[in-house]
Amino acid sequence: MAVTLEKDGSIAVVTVDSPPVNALSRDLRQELIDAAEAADADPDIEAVVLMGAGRAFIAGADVSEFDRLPEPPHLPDVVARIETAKKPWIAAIHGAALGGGMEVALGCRFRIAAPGTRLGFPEVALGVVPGAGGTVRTPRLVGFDKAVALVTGGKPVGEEEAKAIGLIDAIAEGDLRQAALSFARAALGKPMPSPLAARDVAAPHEGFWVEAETRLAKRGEGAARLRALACLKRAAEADFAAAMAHERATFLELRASDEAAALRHVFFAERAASRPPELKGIEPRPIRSAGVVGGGTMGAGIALALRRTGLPVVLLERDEAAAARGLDNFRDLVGGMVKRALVSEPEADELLAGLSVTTEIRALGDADLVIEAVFEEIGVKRDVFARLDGVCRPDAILATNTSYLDPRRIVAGLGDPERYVGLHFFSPAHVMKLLEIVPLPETAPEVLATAFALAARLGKVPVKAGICEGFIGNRILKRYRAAAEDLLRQGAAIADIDAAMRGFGFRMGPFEAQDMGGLDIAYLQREGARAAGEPVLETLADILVRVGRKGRKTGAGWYDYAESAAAPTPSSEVGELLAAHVGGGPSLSGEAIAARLVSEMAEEGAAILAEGIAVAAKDIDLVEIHGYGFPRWRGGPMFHASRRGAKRFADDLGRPPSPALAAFLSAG
Ligand code: 3H9
Repeated sequence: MAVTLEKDGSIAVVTVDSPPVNALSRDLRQELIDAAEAADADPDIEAVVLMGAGRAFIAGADVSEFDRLPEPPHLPDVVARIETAKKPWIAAIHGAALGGGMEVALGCRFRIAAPGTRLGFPEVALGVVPGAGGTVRTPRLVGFDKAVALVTGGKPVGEEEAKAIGLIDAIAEGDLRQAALSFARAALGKPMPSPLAARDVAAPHEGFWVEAETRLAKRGEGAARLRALACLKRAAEADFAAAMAHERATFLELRASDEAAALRHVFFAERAASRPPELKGIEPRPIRSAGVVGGGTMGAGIALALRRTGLPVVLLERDEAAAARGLDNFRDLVGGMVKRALVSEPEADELLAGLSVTTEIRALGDADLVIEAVFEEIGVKRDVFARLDGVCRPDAILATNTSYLDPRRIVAGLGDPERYVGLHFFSPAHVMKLLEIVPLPETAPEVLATAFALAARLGKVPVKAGICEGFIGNRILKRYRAAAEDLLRQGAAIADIDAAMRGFGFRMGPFEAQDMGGLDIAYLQREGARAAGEPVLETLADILVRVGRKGRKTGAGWYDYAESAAAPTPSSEVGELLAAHVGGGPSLSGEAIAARLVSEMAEEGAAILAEGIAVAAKDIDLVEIHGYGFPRWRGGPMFHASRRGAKRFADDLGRPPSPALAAFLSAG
């Protein structure tokens, strides 16, 4: 039994115990109804305290059931059963009351929460709306202003805010069960508040819905937020039963949508990513101090990411001038966080106090982990590792942040080969969620486990990648950019290609993104490869870089920029420079452009999978979502491809799909 009922005098304590997070599975829903029946039938029981065992009260509906047809008893009926019970129920909440968990709490007559609790409605982040009264009961409790913020924003609030807005009645100090029992006893002596279903709701001010709709339409992250708003609006205009029916129908419709399936896929992929099965039972090494080599934007960002976990960090630069620049870079990043109110002034001081900048490599001698983030050139990196090998403890983990180079070549010939690993951060490293973890053939399992544990500590999504040029993400990026250039050669306009990808859900198209990051980095890498005799094809970007068009920072790239913050404007110079290379192919719709480019990404992903560079397709999706701006609500290129199905690919690509992509599609 996941739900138990025990008595403490005249109060029943109903406990839900279904690890890991008491998600409301079919069985749990039935057992809650049974508990309500039992409590009503027992004349000695005057009130019921509802609690969750383990780490949360109730984390919501069991999302793993959403791929199947809904099975009775349905959650709205469970909530209604609790709400109409003969005895008042008190929700005693700890950890989390989210989605369906919050809806169960709203069915209770009172809610009290322990410190450290998160309460709210994250449904929109899963592509659905609340489906058991969240949009109908919440405004009856806290008004429409707060209800719209909670439900369409999707961000849970802490107990303090929940109390301030009236979502809970009290914050429980000390033992939650005792606090809830005392609360129940005190409440029994007073007049009962009416159930939320029976309460009236004040309509919001004139123009409220239009304002909210405009705000949400601007966010443009899929359909669920606007649909949730429509449910709340219905709750303002219709009676309780009609609003409940509308909400339920919307929930069921969205539950079956591509968007919700994509968001569920990402939800579970993210959780699986941090626990690769092959590392089960392997203890990570403790990391108590860290070093970073190189104080450029990347190195300073990595140092800041490490500092934010509380680790003391030593930042090594090659000379005093570079060390001063490194410290400035770190200060700038911290300053940016203060400006955006992400850290307070005292926290910023603390972050700075834990960083020491040095030019003495011996200062890294005691570090448990050193991450190299110097210039992307094999000789420079090899030299750094040779010197680290001389000063670091033999059990220290030494990581390279290379984004393209083969880590085996970087450390070839050095001692203790099992301690090396690639840790590929994405810029800005203290913000971007993705961490590609690249083991070498000799990397020890506990070094790999430590890399995954570090990712968790940094709040990052780790993805294991095999060794190839560009690993997973940059390899797909290269293909994506080449495919965008192909479209350009065929006659599509730069601005149309960018607009098509924005229309698909990216924040920026491929050309604007290159202008933002700078065209010269990839150019220098291609030039390096050419100098080493590798066959690297000439790109259209090369033509631009050679005339000094390196992106925003030079005022010119694929577009012209009046100043670095100005909007991109199509460039006649680019038109002239590329005139000889672009032809007049058939004009393509935005959808066709996006379908083509995303298919090319999926095709490269399928090759990466077939070669074993990625362990699973969902890892490729996480890389694209967390490192390259692929819209989360599309689920990533591999998920998108498998939903789109094999039939459409020949059209999307303008040719038959590769054997690897065909195999991937037929397998899934
Ligand atoms: C909803 O409620 C709709 C209703 O309005 C209408 C219904 C009719 N279902 O995150 P963690 C698993 S929609 C199934 O690592 P933490 C998770 O996969 C739902 N499984 O833990 C993982 O499994 P595994 C609205 C779930 O301590 C394990 O639990 N609710 C669910 O870092 C641990 O998860 C939400 O969106 C679930 N709902 O964080 C809340 N939740 O160990 C989603 C978790 O096998 N959940 N799992 O990999 C969360 O935000 C976090 O899990 C929580 C705990 C904050 C609760």
